[in-house]
Formats: sequence, structure tokens, C-alpha cells
Amino acid sequence: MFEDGQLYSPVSTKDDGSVEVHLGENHPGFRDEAYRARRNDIAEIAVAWSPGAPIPTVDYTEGEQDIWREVARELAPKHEKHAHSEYLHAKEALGLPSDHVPQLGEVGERLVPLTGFTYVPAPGLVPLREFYESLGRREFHSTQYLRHPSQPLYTPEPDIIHEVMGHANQLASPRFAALTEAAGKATARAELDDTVKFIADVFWFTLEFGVMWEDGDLKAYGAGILSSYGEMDEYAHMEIRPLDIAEMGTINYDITAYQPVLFAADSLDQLEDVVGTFFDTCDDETPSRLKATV
Ligand code: TIH
Ligand code: FE2
Repeated sequence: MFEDGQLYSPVSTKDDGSVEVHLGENHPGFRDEAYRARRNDIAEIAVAWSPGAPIPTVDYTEGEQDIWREVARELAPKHEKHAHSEYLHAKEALGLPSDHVPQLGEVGERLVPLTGFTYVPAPGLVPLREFYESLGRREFHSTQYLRHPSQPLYTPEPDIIHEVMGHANQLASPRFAALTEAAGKATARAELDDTVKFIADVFWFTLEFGVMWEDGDLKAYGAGILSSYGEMDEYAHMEIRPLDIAEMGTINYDITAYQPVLFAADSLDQLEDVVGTFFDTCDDETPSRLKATV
């Protein structure tokens, strides 16, 4: 749908300090001047922020509030039907608003008493290593813009709906939060970029696109499925494989389409056992050792 292989639209800063977000030709907002200007303004807020400063707020427009409300309304019944109970309980405990876009500061204030995670602003792509290392400190780099209104049910480009409805609800669970932190700590230990990529790929097929058996039903717990009401209609029909770290770390995937291959955990205990242990023990030798087994 977008340019090949890139999750976020590139952001550049000009000499005068203004910020430009480069939407690809296939981006649904490419020909929408107002949307492009808005993306630049929101990115500028994150670029201007530095760690330690108060979390900046965005004054969301009625149109943006409407997208949030529409997606929250559409997702609610789908979550009831398809989300794993661990996510549903965490979502309830977090209690995010469905009638307006929450500010990142508010998301953090709600998360901290539950799992200690905070949310900090990101203009777009955060370098892989930086993004994951901060997860190891229970800090989540989040975009603040909203997806283009013409395609609310799915976006290949993570937006605040994904970061918050997908990830923050998940990070309100102490068990998912611990797995996420473990992925971050593994990244911080890694010296090789290949190791970081391997960890990121295992993260992709678990905390981002993971599914899990619960009472005989295949439920979703991955943030990327749970923020997309288009993808929630489809995931059960995809190819479902058992959890396998070596396969998750080596399989090729297209980030711009519904994920055709998903990995199912038998239970949360098994997820922690297999994936948690991998994150806890992974070092720079682990990926090459595992690659030799596939
Ligand atoms: N596809 C997700 C959504 O529509 O909410 C966003 C993404 C998650 C992971 C990668 S892109
Ligand atoms: Fe994500």
C-alpha cells in the first residue's frame, strides 16, 4: 500500500526548523494538502520535544476526534469477540477514553500505576535500537497523528490509534508489559545489529501480531491486530503456526498488508516460557545458532 518495506513516512527537518513528513505516492493522504500540513505540524511537536521536558499535547480537531471515536466504536465489539482475556482485562483496567483522543501524558498517567510504562512523543520512525532499548526502560515512543479518514479500518503506518488502542491496552497487563520490557533489555545487551533485527522480528510475530489459543478459540493479543478492525476480521483465516523462535526470527514478511502467517501460543504460560525465555537469554550468538536450525 505504501512504499515498499517502510513502516513510517520519513520525516525531515529543514534549516528553518520546520518539519516535513514525506508521504509516499500510495499513502491515502498523498493528495490531501490539509492532511499533509497537519502531519507536518504534529511531527514538529515531537521533533521539538526533548527527554525530560513535559510531554507535549496536540490540540486535536473535531475531524480527528471523529476518527478516534469511529475506530473505538468499531473495535469495541470486535475486541469482545476476538481479543484474549488478558488484553480485555488490561483494557478495562486502563480505562482509556473512547470519546476523545487521549494525550500521551494521560496515557502514561494511567499506565504508570498498572505497569510503570510511560509514553513519549515520536515524529515517526524511531531507530530500531532506540525504540527497543527504551521499551527496556518501560518507555514507549508513540506517534501522535491519526490515520487518514478515508481508510480507518487499517493502516500500514502505525498511528496513535495503533500505539494507544493496540499497545497501551496491552501494556496495561503486567504480563505483556514484562515480555515487552524483556525484549527491550535483550536489545540493550545486543551488540550486533543482526541480533536487534532478530529480536524485533520475534517481537513482530508476538506482541505485534501474536495470536493465542484460549478455551479452544484462537484469540488475538498482538497490538497490530487489535488496532485494526479490518485485520481482526481476517486473522483467523490466515496460516496459523505453532510458536517457533527460529522461524519467527527468519521468515520474511510484508509490513504493508494483512499478515498471512501468524504464530499461535497455546497459552500465556507457554508464551512466557518460550518467548520470555528467549528474550531473557538471547545474546549475540543466539540468532546464528537458531538460524542454523531452520
Ligand atoms: N495495521 C495497524 C492498524 O491498522 O492499526 C497498524 C500497524 C501495526 C503494526 C504495524 S502497522
Ligand atoms: Fe506497534
